[in-house]
Amino acid sequence: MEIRGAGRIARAAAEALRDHAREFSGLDRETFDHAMHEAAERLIATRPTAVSLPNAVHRVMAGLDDAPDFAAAREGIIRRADAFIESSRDAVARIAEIGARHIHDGDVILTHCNSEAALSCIVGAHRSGKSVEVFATEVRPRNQGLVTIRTLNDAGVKTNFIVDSAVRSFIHDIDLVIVGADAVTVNGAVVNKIGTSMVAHTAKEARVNVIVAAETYKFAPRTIMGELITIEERPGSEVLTDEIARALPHVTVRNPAFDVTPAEFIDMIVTEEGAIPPQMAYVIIRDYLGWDLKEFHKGFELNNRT
Ligand code: RUB
Repeated sequence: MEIRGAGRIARAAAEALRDHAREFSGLDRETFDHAMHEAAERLIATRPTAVSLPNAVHRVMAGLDDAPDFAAAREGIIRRADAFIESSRDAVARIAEIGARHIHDGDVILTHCNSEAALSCIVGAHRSGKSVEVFATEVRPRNQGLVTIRTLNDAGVKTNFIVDSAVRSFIHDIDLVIVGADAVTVNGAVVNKIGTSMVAHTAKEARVNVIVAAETYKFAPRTIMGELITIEERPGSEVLTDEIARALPHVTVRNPAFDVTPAEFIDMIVTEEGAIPPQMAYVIIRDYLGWDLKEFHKGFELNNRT
């Protein structure tokens, strides 16, 4: 939880692999490959929901096995990690441009959690001279909303800070909802911070449009094969102190960190490749993340043969 947001998590994983490769002190190829694969697995296991994490790790690790020698293997990891980090930053900048176009002068926007991609659209619209006002939720239990309001405040965006349960009370003041994503499935469902589905449901009922800002590496290729996104459930101590919990032996705190918003509650997903209706998620997976499908097919055939 020191690094928050699926995009930042992905870049941090690429940086970690790059530094691990750089600092590897051995000279033999086999130990290097083993150390890199071990690091990749360890990184992927840190946050189960953000698909950007395995997507970034795969992108950096791809081609390692084909490198002719140790020097090429190390150089390849460093090169691919730097390329991913740069393309991730470019993607957010492009999303800001595209997303800002969908924000109108005078819009009041609601955002939930702290999404670099979503905020980049709002700040982009503000910087382009449009008058925007934001409602930002608190985001219990980890208060990511505090990070959001700091960013908006620093950018000079007029912002209202509300508790999560106040969303429906204000929804009629809102023109547009913009949130980020930790994962987008093949059927256009969006996995994001717990409460996002409630916000989107409330918006749909009030006929307020919902935009999701998500880089293409947030799309989850394996959902094509029916694989489900794991929802991280975090310790109850984030919600109730141990002291209070100990005094309530019959009470169990449930603390899922993310939830799933179905495609029908989402009007548009803004990616760096353009804005799409959520139902077109398959096209993004096919065109931009095809490598994973090939890998998955390979594994599937092998498993079938044994
Ligand atoms: C953060 C969260 C963000 C998405 C998208 O959760 O749910 O909305 O990750 O963020 P946590 P971004 O704080 O638990 O990581 O657009 O920055 O990738």
